[in-house]
Amino acid sequence: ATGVNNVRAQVSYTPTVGNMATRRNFQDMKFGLFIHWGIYGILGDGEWVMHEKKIPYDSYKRLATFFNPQEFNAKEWVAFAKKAGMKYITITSRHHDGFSMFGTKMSPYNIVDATPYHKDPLMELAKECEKEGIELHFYYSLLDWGRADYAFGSPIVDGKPVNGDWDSYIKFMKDQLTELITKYPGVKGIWFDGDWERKEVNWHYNEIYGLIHKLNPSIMVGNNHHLAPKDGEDFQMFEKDLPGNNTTGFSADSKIGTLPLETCETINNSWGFNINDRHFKTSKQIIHYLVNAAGRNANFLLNIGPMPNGKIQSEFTDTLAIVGAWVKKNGEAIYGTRGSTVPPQDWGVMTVKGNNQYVHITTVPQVPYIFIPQLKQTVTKAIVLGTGASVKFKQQPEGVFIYTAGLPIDANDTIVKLTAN
Ligand code: FHN
Repeated sequence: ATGVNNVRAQVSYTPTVGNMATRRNFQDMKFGLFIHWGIYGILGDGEWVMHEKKIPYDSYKRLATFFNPQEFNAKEWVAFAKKAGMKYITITSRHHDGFSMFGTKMSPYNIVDATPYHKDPLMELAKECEKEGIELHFYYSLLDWGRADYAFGSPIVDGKPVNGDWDSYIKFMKDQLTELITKYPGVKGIWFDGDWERKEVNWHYNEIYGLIHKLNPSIMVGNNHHLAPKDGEDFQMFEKDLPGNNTTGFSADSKIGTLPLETCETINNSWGFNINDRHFKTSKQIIHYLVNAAGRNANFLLNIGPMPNGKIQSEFTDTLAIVGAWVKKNGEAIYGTRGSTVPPQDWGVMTVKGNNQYVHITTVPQVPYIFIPQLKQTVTKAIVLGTGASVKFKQQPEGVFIYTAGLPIDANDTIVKLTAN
């Protein structure tokens, strides 16, 4: 404390030993399933439909009265994620439309109280995830298009919306977050989004993050504010971009910090269910995204928008079954790895685990070799991952040549495993 003007020194956050363990495990998991699911799914036009089609809130709310996902089956979703090789699920507990997809006591506008379904799918999912060893994270929107206390569109003065009740809104969020952290077994992460809508308000992050870490210090907090990480956060995320690329302009501050990294992308061009979106990524594109994220030391969180009946469309299940088969075969070079000190190259990226360096050749060069610059270790052995066939290499002071002629080329990623000390 300064004493003189009674301004307390900002106490910075120190993660607990348990939190550091969650972070390490998070980095080991590498591949996660992002799920955007809500009442907007009925319209089949993405999760922004209320805002984009200018649907008045009171009309939009009617969707809840016939949202009845009778075919939702937590077992199927978790089995689908596992089959795809994913180790965790991040699901929208509440998106910008303000509808809570979980049984909350803090607002009647939730799936248990406002729909004919009357059940809590997130509780089912939490239980199934715990049973199946899949980690669960909750996405939570800071932005709310409907609540009177948030007062969407209101001018902001002194860090608060003049037409709303900011203290009430902050309290509401704290109460909901308390529910999400204390009622759902095994939750390991909170994924905030929507900060970017109001840059000039006081989000009370110290209190919100402090509360989360007080309730469960092992929980990881991340915030898709598109800025450099703030005090109290446990991981840094990049939306629709590999870390540092900033091709979408979402990551205004694309600097890569020291926290665990995650990059999220959609399986087609939509987050929420969009019946018209047939821009499906191929299994190869998804595998490349995963490999490229891992090579940049980041997790890949791949999003799907399930249908309003609770089913996942076949285009997604088919593609991800192929991805899953690939990851099953090549997981050694993905799970538990970290990005290499060798930066991404024209031919691909590298991942590291202990004394092993995995060379991911995603673009086979015209010349019969690839060159790995800046490898500090001494390579003692090079083999094809999977077959164990030895691979010719030559190490020079400036780097290592790997001879690709005759290598069994995998259409997705030819992986050479180096033993290097
Ligand atoms: O507006 C949202 C969008 O609907 C979606 O949830 C994505 C996920 O990263 N985040 C926001 C845009 O930054």
